[in-house]
Amino acid sequence: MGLFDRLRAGLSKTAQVLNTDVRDLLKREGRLVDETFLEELRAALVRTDMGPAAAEAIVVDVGERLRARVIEPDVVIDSIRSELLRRLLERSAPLRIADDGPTVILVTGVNGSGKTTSIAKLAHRFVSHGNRVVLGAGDTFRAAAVEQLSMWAGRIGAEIIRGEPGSDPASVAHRAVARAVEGGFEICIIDTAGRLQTQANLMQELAKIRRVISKQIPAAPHETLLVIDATAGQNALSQAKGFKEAAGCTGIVLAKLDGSARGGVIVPVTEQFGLPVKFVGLGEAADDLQPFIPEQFVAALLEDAFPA
Ligand SMILES: Nc1nc2c(ncn2[C@@H]2O[C@H](COP(=O)(O)OP(=O)(O)OP(=O)(O)O)[C@@H](O)[C@H]2O)c(=O)[nH]1
Ligand SMILES: [Mg+2]
Repeated sequence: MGLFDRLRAGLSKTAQVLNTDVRDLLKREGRLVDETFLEELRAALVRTDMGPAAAEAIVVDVGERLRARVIEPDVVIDSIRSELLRRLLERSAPLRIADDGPTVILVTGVNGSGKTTSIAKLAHRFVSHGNRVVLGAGDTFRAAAVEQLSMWAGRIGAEIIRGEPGSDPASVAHRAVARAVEGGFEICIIDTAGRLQTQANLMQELAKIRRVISKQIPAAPHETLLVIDATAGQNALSQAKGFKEAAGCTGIVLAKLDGSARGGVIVPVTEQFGLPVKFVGLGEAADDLQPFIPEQFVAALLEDAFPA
């Protein structure tokens, strides 16, 4: 499957509700757009993962354009497209890169969300663009985590800084940043152990890692990415809230979009917490990470829902 098709597959649940419920509504030829129609449209949109705010905005827009006239499917689809796009574009921002010296990226998220794999893929992207990358194996909680990152580092050609199992992740982060500075590396990416947004002590540990990093480079970490498993569905909202508040997350990597079908949730996540999606993960291989492009995302969603 090509990238665009994999993106489509990842959005198929959101697309499916649009494709069945919304399309059914649009098919009733000659029907007038009235309060009942708008209410049904709102209910169908809310059943996708796009969130109540986007649904409401679409309903208002369709009401303004079509009230008391017959349904025009193209107008409704256009309204869906432009509302989703506007919301995603408003928040979109490329990865922040340091003006000079190494760019430091801290990577966080709940257990198993795809952090370590996403780090490997991101590092691979940088290396293939000619950047030198040092990784910090800050998941000192599980010995296997260090091995996993070391294996990736060897494979993609990145250097790695490791800590003893059970050692302080902040000290690993410190050493990784120090190595990046002294060795003239362009990129330093720091892995962390998975944790729940409700585990206050572990969230404080992330804050401590950030403090240690910014003592070395005041503008760092330049990004603190939250890796969200696209299958998390609505749970992604509480993860985004918790990690933004406690760990100062600045952006999202939406991992496992290839197997999820629930990627639509990124619309309310982006909107409610002002967290732009920076990358999407579409598989387990080193090159299965793509920059998030709102136009492409919305096109993939609507192409499936409303094939021409
Ligand atoms: N299909 C698919 N699988 C992925 C993707 N990203 C990660 N995975 C898989 O998800 C599993 C967990 O990935 P990890 O990168 O180890 O997740 P983690 O967040 O580092 O996990 P912990 O360190 O245990 O919290 C692995 O089997 C990965 O290969 C993706 O984009 N697509
Ligand atoms: Mg990991």
